[in-house]
Amino acid sequence: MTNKWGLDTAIIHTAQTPCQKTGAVVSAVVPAVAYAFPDADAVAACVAGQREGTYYGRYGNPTIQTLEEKIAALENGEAALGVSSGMAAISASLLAFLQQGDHVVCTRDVYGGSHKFLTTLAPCYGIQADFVDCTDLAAVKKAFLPQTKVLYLETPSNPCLTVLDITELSRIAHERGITVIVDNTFMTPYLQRPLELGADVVVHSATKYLNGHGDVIAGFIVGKQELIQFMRKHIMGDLGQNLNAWDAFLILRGLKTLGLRVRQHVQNAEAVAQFLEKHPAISRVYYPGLASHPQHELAKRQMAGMGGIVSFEVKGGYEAAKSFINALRLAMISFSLGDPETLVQHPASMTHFSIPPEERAKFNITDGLIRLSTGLEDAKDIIGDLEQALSPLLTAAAAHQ
Ligand code: LCS
Repeated sequence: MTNKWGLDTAIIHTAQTPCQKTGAVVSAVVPAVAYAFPDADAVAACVAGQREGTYYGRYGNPTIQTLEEKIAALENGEAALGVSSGMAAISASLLAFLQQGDHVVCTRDVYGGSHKFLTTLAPCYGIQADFVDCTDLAAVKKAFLPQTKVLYLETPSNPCLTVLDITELSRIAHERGITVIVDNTFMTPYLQRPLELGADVVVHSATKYLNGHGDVIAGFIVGKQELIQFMRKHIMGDLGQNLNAWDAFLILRGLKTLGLRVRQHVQNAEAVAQFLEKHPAISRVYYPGLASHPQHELAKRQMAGMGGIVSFEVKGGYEAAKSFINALRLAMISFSLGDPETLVQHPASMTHFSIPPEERAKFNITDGLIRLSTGLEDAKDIIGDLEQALSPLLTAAAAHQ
């Protein structure tokens, strides 16, 4: 953050001032698609990028612009682009740097949709990707090819919460002129700011914590002004991946409580992780805040908090995992994360189903793995629910002995 405000203040006040005409404190929604110009020269200058302004809703809109300024400031970037989904942010940012014949090094466990884009759509356009254990710098260096243009990271990763060293990875990528893109969805700028650590571009699924209420699909890309302008005009605009004013308004509203929400998510997740780590029906817990996490020390240096997602292995594989999630009463079996409600999902059959089973196994996405997005409920109620759903597994295991 470049200004003097604390993060909670900046989240609320950056880019938002009362309306000069009415005094309204909340930013207005401007749903207009068309914008009138005083004369032909003014419109020509706006289209040519020589004059500030909005000219057609597919390239941006005043409500979205307010939100973009806020997101750029929170990530400490020059500019941001609001797009229609997290996947739009990921695909647009990758396409900005990649052409036929180019290569991407991608971290091994990423969101299933990012993996699918890089393995199914991107190859149709001559773009190749390798999935590499990015906790191993030597392996990353070895994976770089002369035609590698992008190092794509997600940290902590979905679903195994692997934490990657953004500073070191950016350093080795930049030595070879490779651009570093980081998916910061799990952290939000409240807990981690990759651009300050050396990354070139940040992407977000704003569908998750940034909006935080489970009622919007949206994404953001943050980076240098020139790059964001290029993506706006030549990728988002041409592919029609634009955000709309109503969703931008909801995100502006949701964002105001980002700090409050994230702190509560983190607190609840810490309590849940500690509970699960001691539970005899669980064989492994993935949470960067636990001392047992392989990158716990790095996480403490790089992140201001450990996030709201906890993943864990239930003893007994798929059958045990299924009976456990079926027995939950408060937590809901659902896609998405970062909502007020505790959401639970089974990556192998849900978010990461598109990854072939043998590949999934390399990423630690086993059939017994469960991912829990800790909600904003009382920690004792979330833990009570987990406890009652896990206890039949202990009874069943005892009966088998
Ligand atoms: N990045 C991460 C880390 C994600 O978890 C997701 C979606 C995306 C990007 C894509 O965002 P979207 O286009 O959906 O806004 N993650 C999901 C998940 O874990 N369950 O359902 C969607």
